[in-house]
Amino acid sequence: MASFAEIVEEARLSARALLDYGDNLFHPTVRLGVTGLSRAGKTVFITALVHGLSRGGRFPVFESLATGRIARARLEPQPDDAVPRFAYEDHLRTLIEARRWPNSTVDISELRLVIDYQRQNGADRTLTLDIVDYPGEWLLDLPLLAKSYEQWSAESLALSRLQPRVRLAAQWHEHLAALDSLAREDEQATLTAAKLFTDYLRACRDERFAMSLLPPGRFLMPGNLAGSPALTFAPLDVPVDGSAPERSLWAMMRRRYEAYKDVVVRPFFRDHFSRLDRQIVLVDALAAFNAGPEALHDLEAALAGILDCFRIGRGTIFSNLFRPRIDRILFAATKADHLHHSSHDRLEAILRRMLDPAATRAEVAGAGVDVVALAAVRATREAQVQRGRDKLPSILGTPVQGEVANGETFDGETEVATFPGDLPADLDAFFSSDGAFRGLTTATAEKADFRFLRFRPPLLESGAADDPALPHIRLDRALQFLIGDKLQ
Ligand SMILES: Nc1nc2c(ncn2[C@@H]2O[C@H](COP(=O)(O)OP(=O)(O)O)[C@@H](O)[C@H]2O)c(=O)[nH]1
Ligand SMILES: [Mg+2]
Repeated sequence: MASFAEIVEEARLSARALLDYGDNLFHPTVRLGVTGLSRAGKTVFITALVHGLSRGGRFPVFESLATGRIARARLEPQPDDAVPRFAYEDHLRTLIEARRWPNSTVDISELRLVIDYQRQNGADRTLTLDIVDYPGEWLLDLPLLAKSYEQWSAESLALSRLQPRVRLAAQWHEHLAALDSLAREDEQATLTAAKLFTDYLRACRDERFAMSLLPPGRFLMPGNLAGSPALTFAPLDVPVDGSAPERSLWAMMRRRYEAYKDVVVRPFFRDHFSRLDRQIVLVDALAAFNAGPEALHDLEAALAGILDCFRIGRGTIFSNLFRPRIDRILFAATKADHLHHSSHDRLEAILRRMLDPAATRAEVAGAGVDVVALAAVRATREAQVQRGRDKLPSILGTPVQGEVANGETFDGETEVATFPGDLPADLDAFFSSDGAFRGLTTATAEKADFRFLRFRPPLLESGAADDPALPHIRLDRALQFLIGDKLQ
């Protein structure tokens, strides 16, 4: 049965939907969500997209731009007062002038781009594109809404006992074993448990392990709530069907877990997620290949969790909270410029395979789903390098200062050719769990099957009067899928 609070929420939501709709008749607006786990490439993607649209990038597959129907794209003031503006100008300057990647961001942000274009029938029109950048970690919190504290504790503990996580959880487990959940509530014990639990999550995220499934999302991405009680709790080893004695440590943890859902999870889905029309989910599959098969399987589970958010249909326990209205979802494997183009289709195939069973269900729920391998900013060029009798399809780029390969530490100025490893054509072997390939989780960098160096952003041809275009891979295909139909 719906509670009073849920009914009010529902009414508020439909009032807003009505408002949005009325507005839309005169000023068509598309709210495009850009998400992905930390470091997947959201900031770089948005910067490249806005730059490409506003200066006119080389986008042959993006029909409206390629055929000259887009007259102009310009930034307008960010419309949502409570959301930070996406720092486009800073990020662009960092990329182009300093040839550095933008600093990482940990919060939601938004940018409004207005596109003046001519319809295919010749009429002049305007499309407003609101781009919303938010951490994919926040999507992975959705299942918490359906779980009690005790269920969540049991599942988190079970997950932390699997390899390679169990190694990283040792300190937290040790502390947990000494903790009496029935003892009186204790702020310091809670703080210590939360800190050790967060340290464990952070260690899992390290590039050697590259785990993806690390809820609660705000523990690693606290935004403006860092240090508040709603973010200071941890799992306890308590029976799933037990009930917490009043004023016990258990009761305190449980109360804060519920606060996390109220203060963090519900508002995000209600105020932000439910208003999106289109969505791109960026996936750093290469980071998972770097780490090894465990990371790949973890990523697969995280993707299933993300897809669940789009599939919320009628009659689920979440449908009182919100109904997604997203009708197109693009999953994009990012940083494809780390691979020779002969492997781009394979990268797409791997991502498609990771999504397959879940994606079909999303399509049933009414949204179109597509998959692409792209590089929002292409940092490399291609070359054939002779090695003995073989010619290896290689890539050329300037590794970021401090990157190491074969015992050499790069200075950030020298361009090198590397052979990153071919992606396999046989996907079954790739996904089999028994040592399918070696990654950094179990091997040293020299023994790992894939090793993707980080490259600096490309050196652009200077001398041109206006901004030079940023090179990319398949960014135009992504745009065509995401907004092409809105510009007909
Ligand atoms: N070579 C290459 N690296 C990229 C690209 N996009 C992102 N990266 C790398 O990934 C890092 C994280 O990207 P960012 O956009 O900040 O990720 P976010 O945390 O999802 O916003 C950057 O610092 C770059 O090192 C790309 O298109 N090509
Ligand atoms: Mg970012």
